Amino acid sequence: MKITVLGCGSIGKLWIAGLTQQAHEVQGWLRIPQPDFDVNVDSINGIPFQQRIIANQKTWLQHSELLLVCLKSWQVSDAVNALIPHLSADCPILLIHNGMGTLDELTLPETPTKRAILQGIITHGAYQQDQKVLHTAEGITHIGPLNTTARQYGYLAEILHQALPDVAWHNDIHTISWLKLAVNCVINPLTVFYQCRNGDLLKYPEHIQKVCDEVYQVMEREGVIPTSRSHLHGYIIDTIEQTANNYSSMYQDVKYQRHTEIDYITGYLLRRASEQGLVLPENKRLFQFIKQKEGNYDHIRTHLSS
Ligand code: KPL
Repeated sequence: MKITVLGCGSIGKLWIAGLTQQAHEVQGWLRIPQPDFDVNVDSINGIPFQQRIIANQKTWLQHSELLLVCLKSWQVSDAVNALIPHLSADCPILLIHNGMGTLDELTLPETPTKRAILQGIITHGAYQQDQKVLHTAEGITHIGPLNTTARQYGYLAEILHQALPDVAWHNDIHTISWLKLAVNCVINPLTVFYQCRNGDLLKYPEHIQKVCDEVYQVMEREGVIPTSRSHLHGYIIDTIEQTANNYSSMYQDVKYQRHTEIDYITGYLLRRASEQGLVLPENKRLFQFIKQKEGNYDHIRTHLSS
């Protein structure tokens, strides 16, 4: 299968390595165009991977049978909208990122049938050190259709599962996306607020409960079943325990003064809440707290670059 992977950070490189191992024809797509680049992963499916990978080839993109997007949520719409005109009409797009709401920002021409868009939620752990990707935790990728055209692409789950197990197909990815959004609404801003690892959040049960209860109100109105208030709370506590040693992605973004995904995590939650006439004081406070942190260094960066 011919594939383009847009976004070549640690998760993008895991997919490139796994899919190349399975003899798929894979190219990377980099923000700053390059003819090729090195992918070095330790290790993928038990085997070290080191290969030079083709990048940014327009004809490859035109013939791709899958565009796999592994970008931060705030990078998705600009990058994907720029590539859509070059894709064949039946090339599905799989978006793997934290948060929700990127689908609304894509420019999808209606003709003849709407392009298939799928969502992926990944729990693998990986980070880059000295040009090498370390695959620190095996996980699962949940994928499913974001629009009706995408319902016929269930076969992708098996192909992706061969490359980077486990992959599970869900006809209702919406519920799983909301569960992950709830996890991220609680863990990500709170780890920045308390300056701690995920596991240390267990010292603040009341704060967790408050954020979680507000998220639950929105999920209830959205009709996200089969979640009960206590199931949601238990699910979040389980995730905190399973990722206890992690520094959340938002903690790391703030630490290294990068733009965070808050607009697609708590920001998305607040947009849905306001549509439903709900007020979420604790999530709003956390949203403003992260925006203020981000504003401090975004402002300095803009100032310096100008
Ligand atoms: O998705 C995550 C993140 O850090 O963005 C969690 C699940 C919170 C793990 O750290």
